Amino acid sequence: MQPSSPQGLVLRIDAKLCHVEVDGERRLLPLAGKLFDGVSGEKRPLAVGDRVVLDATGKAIDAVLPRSSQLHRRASTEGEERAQVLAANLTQVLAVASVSSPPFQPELVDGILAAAARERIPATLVLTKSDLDPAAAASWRAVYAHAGVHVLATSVQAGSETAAALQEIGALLHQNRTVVVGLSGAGKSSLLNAVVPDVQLRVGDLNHIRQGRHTTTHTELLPLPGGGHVLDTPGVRNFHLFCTGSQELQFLFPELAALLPQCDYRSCLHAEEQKCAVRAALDAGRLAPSRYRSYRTMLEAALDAERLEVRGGKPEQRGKGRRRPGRR
Ligand SMILES: Nc1nc2c(ncn2[C@@H]2O[C@H](COP(=O)(O)OP(=O)(O)OP(=O)(O)O)[C@@H](O)[C@H]2O)c(=O)[nH]1
Ligand SMILES: [Mg+2]
Ligand SMILES: [Zn+2]
Repeated sequence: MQPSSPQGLVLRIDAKLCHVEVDGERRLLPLAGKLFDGVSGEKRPLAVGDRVVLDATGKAIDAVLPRSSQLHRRASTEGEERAQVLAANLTQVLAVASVSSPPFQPELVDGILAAAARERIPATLVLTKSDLDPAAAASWRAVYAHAGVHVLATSVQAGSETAAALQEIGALLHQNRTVVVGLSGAGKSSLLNAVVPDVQLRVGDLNHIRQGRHTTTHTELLPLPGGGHVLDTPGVRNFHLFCTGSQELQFLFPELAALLPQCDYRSCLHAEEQKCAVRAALDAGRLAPSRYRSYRTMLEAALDAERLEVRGGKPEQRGKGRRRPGRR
């Protein structure tokens, strides 16, 4: 790399072209083959939010600079387990979930929050469409507040009483590089339209969304007039953690990890063990059943992956020091 090589910021990635901001202007650059060399375990070598170095001609991407953070999940491909990096170099995650239409999906939300926690990216849960079911909004808010998550309930309907929450989200956006993640139709683009002046993102028709059509089809990094950047993303149906060990998992659920010192076994996984403080809290109604269910589903997936490794199913990922792809 030459010291004078120009650098850029990845704004959007299409099938073969990458939109890169260089010196304040947008360039369309090819996704060169050599970028794919040496990047194993990842579905794509680049993510929106990556900082890149261009070659001397300024017309091709030469290298990707190390990421300060990334939000990734397990890609839903067959064969070798791969990571799909949704966005890079973030300082904030907004997990967006509607309380109704489409219904709230705790496992998806818990997956996003756990992935953010694993990367130590501060996250906020935004409960959208609270106008449709204020009681559900209040009860999910209580569940997540108990889990130590910052929660805001919103509605973009005229006359809604969530102006203060929308204002708070606007302020958070201007201080950060934020990725907005959630189910298709949850109201991500509508939320951004409500809090960012003049952004005018396309908003979906729920009938189309029910047929599986996403409204937002690309992740796009938008610079905000008042400072900060936001990444609107296409809806995700699931959020499975990538290569997360069974022992590590509970630390992504702070309200569970807080109970570990009271469990009889120091390495308690809160599954079938005797005298488990987490299961006692669940039985006593001091732990949300949905959070425990999400944890158990993720735990089973982690244990399955570990059993497969022991049997030699995936030699490239065997051993304690599992790689964390995406870090360059
Ligand atoms: N009642 C109500 N409807 C809302 C609210 N926010 C969004 N909607 C509706 O929900 C539908 C989907 O909104 P979008 O903003 O396109 O959802 P999205 O999450 O960006 O969807 P994708 O781009 O497909 O991922 C639209 O019909 C919106 O009008 C809200 O606060 N209240
Ligand atoms: Mg959208
Ligand atoms: Zn336990």
